[in-house]
Amino acid sequence: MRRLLQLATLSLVALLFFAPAAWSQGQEVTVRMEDNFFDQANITVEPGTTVTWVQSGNNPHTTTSYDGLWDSGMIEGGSGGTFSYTFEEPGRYDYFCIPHESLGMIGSVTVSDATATASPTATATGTATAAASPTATALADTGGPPVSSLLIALVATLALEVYGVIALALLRRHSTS
Ligand SMILES: [Cu+2]
Repeated sequence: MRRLLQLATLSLVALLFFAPAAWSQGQEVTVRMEDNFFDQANITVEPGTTVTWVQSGNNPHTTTSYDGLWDSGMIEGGSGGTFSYTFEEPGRYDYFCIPHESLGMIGSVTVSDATATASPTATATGTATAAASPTATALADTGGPPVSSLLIALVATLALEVYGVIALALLRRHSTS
């Protein structure tokens, strides 16, 4: 029975170690803040992508969400300062630069629907209504990982444990008889 406990403990530890690594997987994309425009101004990324804006100009710039989701505050020109935001939910996110909005310094991040990537025909119905709130940088908000992946990880771990228990029981029966 002690071995079973050890097995269960080990798999739990493994879950704690590897699950966050899987959740934090995500691409990184850079957008440069020039004088006075974003480069690239309009990008499409996959869910979980972290976008980093890099101050590449001489004027002060901001990246500011029209929906109030993020605001870098003023980043001084020539500072090379950066601001990052992680996009989790599919949808379109428009943003602007506070001092240069009137000059057309605006941009958008479109987060593609992960399921639509698998079957391109599904994009026709539009994902506009699915523009839910993305979580801010993973740790800041409610904890980042979607419940579904947590459940899958738990179920997988439990399944492994059940297999282990059965295997041990069979081994024991064989060795004692
Ligand atoms: Cu600007």
